[in-house]
This record gives sequence, structure tokens and C-alpha cells, in this order.
Amino acid sequence: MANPIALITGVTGQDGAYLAKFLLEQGYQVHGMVRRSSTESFERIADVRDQLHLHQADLLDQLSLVRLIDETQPNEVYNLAAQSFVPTSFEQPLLTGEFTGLGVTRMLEAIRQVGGNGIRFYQASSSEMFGSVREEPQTEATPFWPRSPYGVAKTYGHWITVNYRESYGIFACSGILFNHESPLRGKEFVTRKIALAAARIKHGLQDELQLGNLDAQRDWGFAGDYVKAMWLMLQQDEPDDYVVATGRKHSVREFAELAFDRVGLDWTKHVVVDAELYRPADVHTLCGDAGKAQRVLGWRPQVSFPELVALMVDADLARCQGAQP
Ligand code: NAP
Ligand code: G4F
Repeated sequence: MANPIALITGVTGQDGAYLAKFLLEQGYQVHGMVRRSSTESFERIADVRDQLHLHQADLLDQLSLVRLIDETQPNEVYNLAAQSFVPTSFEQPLLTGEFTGLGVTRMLEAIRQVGGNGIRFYQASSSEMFGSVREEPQTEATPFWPRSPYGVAKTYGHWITVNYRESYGIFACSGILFNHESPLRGKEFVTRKIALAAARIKHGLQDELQLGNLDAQRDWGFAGDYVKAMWLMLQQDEPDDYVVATGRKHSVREFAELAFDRVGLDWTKHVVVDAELYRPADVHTLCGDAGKAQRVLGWRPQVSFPELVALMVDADLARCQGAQP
């Protein structure tokens, strides 16, 4: 049998890089969608780039998506591309709505027009949809109450995925993933910001770390574990939606304490709270119940919270080695 074909949008992002590597290991022919830029942002996929088929297209350009599906003829489409940083969504709410919300409809329409019902579709939904949480832990049945333009756009993307499944019989799944991190996480997200700062301070490259809401709690897991759940969803007999989480929550303060401990420093001597980094409306706490993913997919997270912190700090320590102050 010929190798299955996967198309990943957002292949240059954190999850795209882990998923591309995972699918290559499973024997897939992997196609990645990248958007045109004056400088390439392929660092995260540099080690597998020669094994990937990269195509230029953009979530804003319907025709480019139609052409992409037609050219690649994928068996599975993983829609990971989005404007994914919550603070930017407050600054650019319309663009976020276009990328993160309407972009999903454009992708689904391209599949409907070109690929019929044979293509399996994964949508990267988010625990940000729970926002001001209605219950704890959050499950697939918990009502949404998003607290940012990003969360609102993801909620639209989630429901349009459900709608295309119900209206047109497309095999479309939505993974409601809680925060997942790694050494490939963007430097603006709080975990990577802390890990990198702890490493840089240890190496004498900076002195201080400015943070916002230290009391915010998140259910943090490892991105490498979470991309396997995406794949498992598309291997089932029936399409469905799944929460993917560890079931444990920790505060930003706890993350900072563990990260600085890892490098033998006292976090309280280096972290400064900057009110500018508070959000117009924050999500104060998130904690997921991945019971359905465990029962149906056989999925379980493998990396614990202390292991995740250590993994990220150690990677940034290695990156800082030899850097000039
Ligand atoms: P990420 O690192 O920010 O990657 C986002 C990707 O989307 C990048 O490859 C980016 O390309 C691409 N992109 C953005 N706008 C685009 C456009 N208009 N056309 C084409 N590509 C575009 O995000 P991530 O952490 O890997 O997350 C992957 C997905 O899961 C996102 O949809 C995110 O919202 C969602 N999610 C993430 C988490 C998490 O904790 N990581 C949790 C739940 C859901 P460039 O390289 O060109 O910028
Ligand atoms: O790391 P964050 O920016 O992630 P956030 O907002 O939870 O969003 C991430 O996870 C979502 C899943 O729930 C994804 F859908 C989304 O794409 C993204 O990957 O912030 C986490 C918390 C927030 O409450 C924030 O207020 O950390 C708090 N925080 C405190 N100081 C900070 C900072 N966040 C950032 N980015 N930078 C700070 O200095």
C-alpha cells in the first residue's frame, strides 16, 4: 500500500514541527503549508526539512487553499495554523478572527470543494474556549466562555468544524488541547519566557525577568505527547471531539520557582511584576479532564510538570552556552 499523505498547516510552529516528525516516523508522506515571508522561519523543522514537501499558501487566500488540497491530495489534514498568541489578539482582533476563525472555514471549504468526504480533518481547538470556566475540571461537555478575541475565534473554529461534520459528513475532529509546551515553544509564551530568562540569568546574560499575572493557573503538558493525540483522533472509526490535558494545574509562580530552582537561583530575587503585562481580561484557571481521550484513544500524557520545566530550562541552558553577555 502507498504511504498515507498528510498535510499540516502551521508546520513551522511548535506543534507543526513535533507533528511532522511524528508522522514521518509513522511512514507518512508529509506536506507542509507555509506562508510567504521575506525571511524563512524554518528553524523548528530544519532537521527534517529535506523529508518534507513544503507549499506556499495562506489561510487568508481561499484559492491558494483549494490549489493546495488539489495538488497534495491528502488523506489527513491537520489545521494547526493560527494567530496563536492571546495578547496579540487584543491588539489585532480582526486579523485574529480572519486567521484563527474564518481560516478554518476556508480550509473546510477547500476540502469540501476538492476532496469530497474522503479527507480526514483535524482542527486545533483550545482550552482558551473555556475562558471564565463554568466547572472544574473542564470536559467536552463544559460550556465555553472565551475571554479574548483569540478564544472567541477558536470557539468559532470549533463550531464550524462540528457543523461541517454534521452538515456534509466530513470526517472532522476537534482537539480541545490545553496548554502544551516544549523547548520549541515561542519565546513570548510564559513558560518559554521563564525558562529562557532563568538560563540567561544563570549565564549572566540578563538580570531581571518581567512577568504579568503570577497567579494564573494552567494545565501544562508536553507538546510531543499532545501531537500523538491529534493523530489518534484521525485513526478512529468515527470523528469526534476530545479534551487533551494532564488533569493537573499549576500557577505561573510555581513554574518560575521550579525553573529558577533548576539553575540554583532564587526566583524572588529576579522576577519583577509589570502591570503592563496584565491582559484586558485574563483566563485565571484551566484544568482539563482527558478521560474520554484515555478511554477511546488510549492516550495518556507521559511527561510530568517538573519534567517539563527541567526539559525546557536545560534546553535553554544549552542554547546559552558560549553566548556573549
Ligand atoms: P505557533 O507555534 O504559534 O504556530 C502557528 C503556526 O501558524 C506557524 O507555523 C505560523 O506560521 C502559522 N500561521 C499563522 N498565520 C498563518 C496564515 N495566515 N497562513 C498560514 N500559516 C499561518 O502555534 P502552536 O503552539 O504550534 O499551536 C498550533 C495550533 O494549536 C494553533 O492553532 C494554536 O492556536 C493551537 N493551540 C495551541 C496550544 C498550545 O498550548 N500550544 C493549545 C491549544 C491550541 P509562521 O511561522 O509563518 O508564523
Ligand atoms: O503562556 P501564555 O501566553 O498562554 P495562554 O494565554 O494560556 O495561551 C496559550 O495556551 C492556549 C491554550 O489554553 C492556546 F490556545 C494559545 O494558543 C496559547 O498557546 O499565558 C499563560 C498565562 C496567562 O494567564 C498570562 O496572563 O500566563 C500569564 N502570564 C503572566 N506573565 C504571562 C506573563 N503570559 C505571557 N505570555 N507573558 C508574561 O510575561
